[in-house]
Amino acid sequence: MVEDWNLTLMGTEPVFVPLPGFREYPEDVMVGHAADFYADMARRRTVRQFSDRPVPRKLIENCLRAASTAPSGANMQPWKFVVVSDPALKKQIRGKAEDEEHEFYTRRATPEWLAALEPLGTDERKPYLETAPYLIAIFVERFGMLPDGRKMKYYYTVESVGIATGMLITAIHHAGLASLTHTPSPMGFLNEILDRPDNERPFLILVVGYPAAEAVVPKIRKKGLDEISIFL
Ligand code: IYR
Repeated sequence: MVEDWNLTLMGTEPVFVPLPGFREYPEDVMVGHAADFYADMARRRTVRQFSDRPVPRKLIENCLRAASTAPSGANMQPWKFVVVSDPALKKQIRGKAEDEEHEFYTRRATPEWLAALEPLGTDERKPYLETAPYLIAIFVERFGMLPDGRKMKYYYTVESVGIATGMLITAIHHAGLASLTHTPSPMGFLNEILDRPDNERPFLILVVGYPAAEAVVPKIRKKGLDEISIFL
């Protein structure tokens, strides 16, 4: 079974190979790369109006391959990416997500939480869950399943999937598409609709596609370097 490949490595001596693929650049080139990459990442915005324009599947596949290079606890790679383009499934997901969001906006959210969301202009309507060509439902594998049904312990699963998700968002932006991290709460309905097993817990839905021609984004600011970092 493909899913059990890493079990064959458990409890074995490490095998080392020379570091493959590392490239050393002159320092000024590195400084330039870092500045250019920052400028490119600073153009990324979370979008809430998507076009229905199709996106090639191979583009999504390579973004997922990029995400799959993420580091993870004991290299267990405790993630699953369910790529949804089927209109009937998207419609079901939208229906359930909007039900939960209705509860959230009318009952569950504290006034403080609603106040924090106000500058973003969000509400319970989630049309993009049907409009965008792809919804990537990301799951955390809480533990592995051995072929005989026994559980295998995984480590730092949420941290690992968070890192992989960040790399996926970066890959999608780099490829020239927009995305939205969407977290209806609770999200248990995703297991049902997408037929995922109990050891997988929904992490978030990444909505992916081209922004709509009329897309607008809230005027917000990112914290500056002096606010987010301390050099000692
Ligand atoms: N899930 C809701 C509310 C929401 C919560 C947070 I925290 C956000 O950063 C944005 C939205 C929604 O999607 O509208």
